Amino acid sequence: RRALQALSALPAAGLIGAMPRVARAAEFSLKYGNNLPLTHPLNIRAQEAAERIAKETGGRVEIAIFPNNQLGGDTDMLAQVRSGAITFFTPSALVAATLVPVAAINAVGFAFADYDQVWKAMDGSLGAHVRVAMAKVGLHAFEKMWDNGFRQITSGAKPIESAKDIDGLKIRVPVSPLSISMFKALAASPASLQFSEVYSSLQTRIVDAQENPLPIIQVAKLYEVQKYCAISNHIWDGFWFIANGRAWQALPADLKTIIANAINDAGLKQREDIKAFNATVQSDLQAKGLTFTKPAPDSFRAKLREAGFYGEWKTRFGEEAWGLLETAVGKLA
Ligand code: X2X
Repeated sequence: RRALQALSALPAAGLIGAMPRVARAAEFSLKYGNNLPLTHPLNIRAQEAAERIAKETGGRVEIAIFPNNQLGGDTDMLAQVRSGAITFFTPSALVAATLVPVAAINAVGFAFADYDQVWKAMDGSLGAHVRVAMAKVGLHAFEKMWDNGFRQITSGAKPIESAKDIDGLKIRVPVSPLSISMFKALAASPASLQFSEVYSSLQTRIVDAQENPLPIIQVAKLYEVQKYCAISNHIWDGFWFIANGRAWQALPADLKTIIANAINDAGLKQREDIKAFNATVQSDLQAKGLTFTKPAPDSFRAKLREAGFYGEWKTRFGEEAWGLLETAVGKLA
């Protein structure tokens, strides 16, 4: 007790000076927030990248990861990365589009046929086009996009066998104009909710359905609150690893190189993780009680065409971006 009093009487600076230095504080302490559970490959590979960065920078850069919406939902984290309150964020392209509209270009309904087309486009000129648009609003996007996956529709009340089963369906979609437009064109009744709200909104039946790639349905345990899953592959979605532009530019060049290499390499590994995940996830979800259907994409595409979805989004994205997309996937509208 007396020792404590004596200590507290010491001037703060003197006390700190007298303390043994067990660990040197990092020169750059950076925060990274995301919306996914710790078990998702995105968090596993991001953790590895953070460790590699600490090691290769000799402890100069420390990245603290805040997973699972700990810092708020997507909309909050997008505001935080813009202001610099956090340095890194991994929004889905759909969500990034609330700030950078062209970022949703990869999510045009039924555009990509497979992953070969996806990575060629996103690692090529389509991805580059989006990154330039991000830079214009002060966001640095790393070159390698991370995989979310092809989105599938889960529902609680009835299975989806074809597009007409979506009529009037109360479905949660991300906070994204493209998702709302697409599900309205499909005659559903979509509601934008942040991912942090999805489980509870299904559980309390605020909505009856949602759409996400199977790995998300698995790690977020959405099978507990849904009965059916339609393999619709209606959107390919990925995460952009973004940084606050000012914070990024302020880092010394050698540190930027280390960070960018670690993050891009981790992204490539994360793509492989999702690929491996996809090989088993459907049977795992089946075992957990989800009943699968496989509606033909044609009825969905026809409905989107009739509703003028492709024409509208061609105008909204602009000739250049749309042209890059069609170069990658073929004529859409
Ligand atoms: O919110 C979603 O559905 C998710 C997890 O896929 C996104 O981040 C867009």
